[in-house]
Amino acid sequence: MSVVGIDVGFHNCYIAVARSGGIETIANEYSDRCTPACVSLASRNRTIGNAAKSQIITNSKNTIHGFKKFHGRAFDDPFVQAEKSKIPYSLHKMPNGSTGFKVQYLDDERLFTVEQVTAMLLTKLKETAEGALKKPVVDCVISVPSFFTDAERRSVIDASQIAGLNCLRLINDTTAVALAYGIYKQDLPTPEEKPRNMVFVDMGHSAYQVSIASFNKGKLKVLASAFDPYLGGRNFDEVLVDYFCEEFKKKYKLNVKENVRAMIRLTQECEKLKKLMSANSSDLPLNIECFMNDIDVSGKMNRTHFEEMCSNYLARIEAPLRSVVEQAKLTREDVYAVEIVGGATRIPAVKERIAKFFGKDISTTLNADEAVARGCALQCAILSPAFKVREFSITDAVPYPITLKWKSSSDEGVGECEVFGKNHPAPFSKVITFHKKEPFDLEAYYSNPQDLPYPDTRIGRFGVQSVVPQPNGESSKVKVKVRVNVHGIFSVSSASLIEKQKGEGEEVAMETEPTNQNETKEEQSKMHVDHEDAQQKDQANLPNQTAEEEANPGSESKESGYKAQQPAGPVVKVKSIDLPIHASTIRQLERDTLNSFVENERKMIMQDRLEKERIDAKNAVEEYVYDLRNKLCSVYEKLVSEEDSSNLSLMLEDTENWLYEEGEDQPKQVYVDKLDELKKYGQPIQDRHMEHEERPKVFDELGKKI
Ligand code: ATP
Ligand code: K
Ligand code: MG
Repeated sequence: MSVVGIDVGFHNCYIAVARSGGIETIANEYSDRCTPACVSLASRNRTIGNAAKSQIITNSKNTIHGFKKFHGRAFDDPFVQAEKSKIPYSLHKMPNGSTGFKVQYLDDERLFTVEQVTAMLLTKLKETAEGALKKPVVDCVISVPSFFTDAERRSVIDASQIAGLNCLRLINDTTAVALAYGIYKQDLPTPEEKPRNMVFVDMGHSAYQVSIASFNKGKLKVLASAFDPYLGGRNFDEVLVDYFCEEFKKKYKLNVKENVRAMIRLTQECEKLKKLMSANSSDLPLNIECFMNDIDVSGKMNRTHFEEMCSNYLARIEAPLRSVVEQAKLTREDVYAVEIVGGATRIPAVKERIAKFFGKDISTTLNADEAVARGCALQCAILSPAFKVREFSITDAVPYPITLKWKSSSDEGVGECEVFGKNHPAPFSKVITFHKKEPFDLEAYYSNPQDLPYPDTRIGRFGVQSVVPQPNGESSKVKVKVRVNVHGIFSVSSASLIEKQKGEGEEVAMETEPTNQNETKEEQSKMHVDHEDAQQKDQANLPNQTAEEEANPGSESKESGYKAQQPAGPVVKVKSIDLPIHASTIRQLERDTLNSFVENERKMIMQDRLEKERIDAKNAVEEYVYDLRNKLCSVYEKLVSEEDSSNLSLMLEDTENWLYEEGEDQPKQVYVDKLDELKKYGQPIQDRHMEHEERPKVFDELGKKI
């Protein structure tokens, strides 16, 4: 069983694995531990990661990058619309309203969903991990931004399934970092002592996340999280791009923004310049040869000027920091240390702002690029029965309050209640009691639209079915279990109807919870939840126990069958009947669609493999030509007659020319046959050479024996 953690970044992905020696971040086939989040589609195959990145300019329309924020988003979303004009490839509105991509692939116009594209990336990361571990990878933990909504999280889970992965947990970036920080710390306070409060900051390419977590030995609890989902390294790149576009307009009369290729090149150069400025405060040059219309351009920038231009972005750093401290009801002095990760925290001004707010130096004890992936791998190791790792309990926090709304089908009654407040511990399950005579719908949505990264507040609709009145015509008591699961996804996970058994004790209320009498009377005509606070009885007092339950759904206790409840009074027999729930969530992929995507991904993997074999066969011909030619004028020279040698040389030259002309693009078998044909001539020479080489050795051996 594999233990793998994957940080799927907007820009960069990292993989960490658990091996006997501990957690290790692994490199891809380019010996690079960072794999760019980039997928390029072409007429014969896909390239993914490093190889795809070099296609951004040459195959710009079919090379998809910067797609992480399209998960779970409607095509009509203002962010998607704004992004559309900036990216060189085409976005497409999918039938369910979500954001897809229109590209040329295998010489056809094809549509891909964001789940499919992320699955392609995950396929690559999976293969990289398999290469390092030398065994199949299925189980993994994947990181997502803490601000991801349900729709975004479900979309990532779907992507992992398409790639044939079993995602044991979607973990928030900053929570993964907290785990990577805490698990090896020997000096954490004991459970009885005051916890250590830590702030974790991650600023990547696309987003800025902050969380505050408290640590005691063996556990961490996220107290609060805050974020600016639209502040990251890319904003700083854009500032530079805009500046140089203006400069080049003045200086060279170039309209850079109208030229896709030039924009891509400028963006790449500005990113490099930005990184250089992190280490250098002096004037730095920016030079691009043959930029546009054969013109070489140049410009310069320094850190002070850069910071001035970025002041509005830098000003946004403080709010989330202030927010987490306030939400956690702590003061800055209560913060033990501030750990920062993510590439963009290397910008000196970003670091300074964070340090200034807390009035202390910030810590960079964690690897800024790899901490998220390492945290993911640690979480995977904890969840995997195959791996022994220090016990460590993680309690995360709900990022947005969630409200349930319901409506009667027979009258106008509408009710609602907030089931999870902001920073409510997660994963977590709760039971809510309803009094109903018929099936009803529960609608879940995010309570505070202004908090959300997009305008759609809906989560989904959960129909509680097969509800019937009690035999005496009264409303039935329906217990509904709502939960935020390990992935941070909300659901109405089960419902049961409590039927009083006929006979003694029937009049005794079964409630183990205190009941508000007034409301109980009203319930007969109206649908509502009993007094909310009283009835939202926490299923588990210890969220950690719930966490275990959530991590291992198999161990969940079933509430069906007969059971006796023991309130103050005589024993009352009740029967609890499981009710079916029909769930439909926002922008959900249909089961059939998902299955067809799984199938398609397999086909594309096969197609890539075949293409690789074809290219390998072609390369083999080319290599053989070069090798034989070299040897003909060196080691084989004395073994071949001049005439044979010149004939063979001609043949090699013909083959070489053929490879550049009609042999450029042939099926694999053509290359295999070509190689065989060459070998017909080359092999006898090679054999003669071997014989020639072996002979003196044989004599040597004989000599020794005699
Ligand atoms: P996200 O977390 O938003 O999904 P990501 O995880 O892909 O994105 P990271 O890999 O953490 O992002 O960071 C990439 C960003 O960090 C890029 O904008 C990159 O230019 C920036 N970056 C990396 N090194 C430096 C540096 N030395 N100075 C300034 N910026 C840097
Ligand atoms: K990353
Ligand atoms: Mg990141």
